[in-house]
Amino acid sequence: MIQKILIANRGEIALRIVRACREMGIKTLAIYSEADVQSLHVQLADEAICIGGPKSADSYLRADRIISAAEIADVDAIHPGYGFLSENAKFAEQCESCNIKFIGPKSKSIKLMGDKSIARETVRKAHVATVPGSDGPVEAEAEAVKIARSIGYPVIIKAVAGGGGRGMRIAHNDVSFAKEFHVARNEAEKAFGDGRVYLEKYIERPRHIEFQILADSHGKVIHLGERDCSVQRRHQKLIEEAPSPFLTPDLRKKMGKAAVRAAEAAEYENAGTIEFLVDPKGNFYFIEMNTRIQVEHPVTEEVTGIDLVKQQIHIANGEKLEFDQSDITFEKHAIECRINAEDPARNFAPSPGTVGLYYPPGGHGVRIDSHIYSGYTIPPYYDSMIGKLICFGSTRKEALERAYRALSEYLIRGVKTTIPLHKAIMADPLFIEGKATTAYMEEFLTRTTPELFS
Ligand code: MV4
Repeated sequence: MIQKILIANRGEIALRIVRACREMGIKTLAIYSEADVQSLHVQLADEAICIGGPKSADSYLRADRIISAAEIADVDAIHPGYGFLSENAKFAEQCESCNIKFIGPKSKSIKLMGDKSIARETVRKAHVATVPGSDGPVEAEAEAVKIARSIGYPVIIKAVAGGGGRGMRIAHNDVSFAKEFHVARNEAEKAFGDGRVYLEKYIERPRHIEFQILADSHGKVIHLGERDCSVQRRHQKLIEEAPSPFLTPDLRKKMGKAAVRAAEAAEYENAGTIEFLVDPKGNFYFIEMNTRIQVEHPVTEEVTGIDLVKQQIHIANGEKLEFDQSDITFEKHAIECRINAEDPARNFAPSPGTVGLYYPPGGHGVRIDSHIYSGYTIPPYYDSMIGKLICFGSTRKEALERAYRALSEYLIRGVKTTIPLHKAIMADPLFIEGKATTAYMEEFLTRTTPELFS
């Protein structure tokens, strides 16, 4: 039985995990960097150990120091959160071999889904639709051009070791393909130490819709519905909602079944996400799997009533999932706005610094997941997300009106934030109509004057 957990993360997700543990009677150990001494997760955990300097490479990415802290404090398990070491197969393996439970999938599944080309092949064999593309990585340029032609332009070149939009290039003809192919390979080699790339047909103006999976260690896999994450900028999601305003009950059922088959094919265990692209006609294609808890998990928690972090811990404990697919119902509509310390009027420049007045909204159907408070200094070393506003109601209309209302109450002084931008989006007819695709943000920023959200 898990009695004590080391939380290998910081910020709002570390706090989220502390809260789940508290309610379950599990002791927590926070690890932190020298820049996070005043962080709430450090103050609210039962114990805390400083493991290094402010830079992630000197602290939150130091597997050796984290495992030493785990052994000194005698924890039973490590929760990696998202980012940092959460999808590092080697770290999961190190935990396994030190007899510390890694709260996540087996290292084998992380490795399998971490290779985006093998992931494609694996789910394709399980009859999950993938984007038309190359069979595996492409090597020589001459061969690659032939494959690109046979797929038909435009094609997208993706890094085998990439994911989340990193290292992707689009080509519209043979000439641009030759150039982009080399750029993509060099970038992939530099970023991941693995220059291999694969090709896919480029789907224009798709929606990004992902399915939440829960899988126990006894082979049971269920899905908890979808999240529509189409509103993103430079591969950073800004808004996520459930259910997707685009999906019909029939499409939802088909995609849910495909998502479960994909997770089964990876012999997946714990919480995970299957990402799909959905084209304007409603064709859906698997693109990748995320083998971690995600930033946007609260959206699913609010529509299903299931606490995903607690489920992760139950699963890591070896317990059986206590519900079947037919027990999962979607009662509400939920929307999440990511609050970043950035200036949307100045090309989203990071805005670290000390928070003056902090007044978060409340009331019916409002949830805030944040680690900040009045007087807190946002360090410049990490991700700029300082919190998430999740609003929910019985209809999409109610959730959106509530989000607008909550954003209007939300006061964060001393730093620039994405709050005014979210307000403008919540009032935008195109967004309200549920018509946002992945092209939405770029178009919104072109037709709107930045002064409107500064
Ligand atoms: C694509 C695509 C179109 N066609 N793949 C971006 C995040 C990563 N998980 C996969 N992504 C995409 N993959 C094919 N075959 C479009 C995206 C995509 C995107 C691409 C360029 C610019 C912005 C984008 C926003 C969302 C999704």
